[in-house]
Amino acid sequence: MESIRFIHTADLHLGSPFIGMKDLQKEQWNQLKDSTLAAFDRLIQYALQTTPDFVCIVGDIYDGEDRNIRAQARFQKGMQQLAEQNIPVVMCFGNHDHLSGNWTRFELPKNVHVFDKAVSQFTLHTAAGPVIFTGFSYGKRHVSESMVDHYPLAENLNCYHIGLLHGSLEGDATHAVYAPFKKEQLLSKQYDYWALGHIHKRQELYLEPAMVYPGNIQGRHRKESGEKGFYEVTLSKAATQLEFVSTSVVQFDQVEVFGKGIIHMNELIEACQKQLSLFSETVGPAIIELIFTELDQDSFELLAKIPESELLELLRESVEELDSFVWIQAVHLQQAAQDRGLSPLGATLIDTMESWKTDDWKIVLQDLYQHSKSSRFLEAVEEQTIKELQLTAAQKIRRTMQAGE
Ligand SMILES: [Mn+2]
Repeated sequence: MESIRFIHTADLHLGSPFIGMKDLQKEQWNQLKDSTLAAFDRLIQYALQTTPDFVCIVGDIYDGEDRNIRAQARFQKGMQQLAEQNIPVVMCFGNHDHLSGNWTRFELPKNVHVFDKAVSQFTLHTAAGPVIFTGFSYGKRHVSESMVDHYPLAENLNCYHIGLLHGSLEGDATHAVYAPFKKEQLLSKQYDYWALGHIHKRQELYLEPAMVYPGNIQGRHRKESGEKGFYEVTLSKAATQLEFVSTSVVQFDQVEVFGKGIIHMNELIEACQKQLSLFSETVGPAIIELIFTELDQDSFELLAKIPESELLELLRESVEELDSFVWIQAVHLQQAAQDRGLSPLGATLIDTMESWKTDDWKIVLQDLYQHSKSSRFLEAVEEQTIKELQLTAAQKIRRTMQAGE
């Protein structure tokens, strides 16, 4: 069989509200507020220019179950543009935009196939032959049962079989666990490609057949950091090629500034300006956490005394002139290892903490996470959370457990 080429995207979260980001300047806020829509436009433009065999969208098109009306209008327009170029779309809804939500209806054009809440199949005839899709939309927000058992085995081997599945790999607790599946379950279906959605971090769970999360198309907060986009997939019976295409309009990220040898505040500001101007040249508009690393003890102590809000304001002002905006969301201070003027107990504490692996952290945090009242306010324990905890705890220890005190 000839190969097919398609776009695999998921988790568009159109109309995300970006709560808690209102401190941005007006123009920056406007850019951020519409960033999911603008990222979606980039995807549509890419499809129009490259005319793939089809576009596959695996759930969470909208951020809220009430489906923001501007977002719906924008999506409808995108689908219409694809229709005019005869590009088919195969899609399902996820937990965020499940079918029981209360939304104003927009009629989608005929090129779009939307899966209903029961698992079903849909055949699309492409130049390379038939492609059989299997999938379902979330009928309600909480689909906690495994849905894979309802997916039929691939029978006709002269077709491509693609599974659309919005759900969690069993054991991955970084997002709410919905429609959990195991890799072996997917493998047993003998499909050619598993188009996954739900987890916002881009990842390939398996190759041949590929099981792929493309991640979301635009980060929504500091934990959805780095470049975001979709995959352009070239699939044949022999091989799968994935090409990542970036769409994010405002990038969330962490930026490190080397602080060794910095004595005066103006040097700190210059180092920050230099680093962030390089960063913004390559990345474009961004919302970042700034980390000053390897600070000498004196500088660290002086900086640690400045209220964070004051330091933030000063640094924000210092990068106002950049061509693309870079908004500093938070500042972290890190001291050079050999300069720690720590008491022996403080040093032991930090060393012990640095030796902990993820599982150790889970044990340490277990009481908090199992507490019925606190647990629902906590984010899942993942690498990023642990890094941050470690950073904050080490800062506290360094501030309060100095040598000779
Ligand atoms: Mn999602």
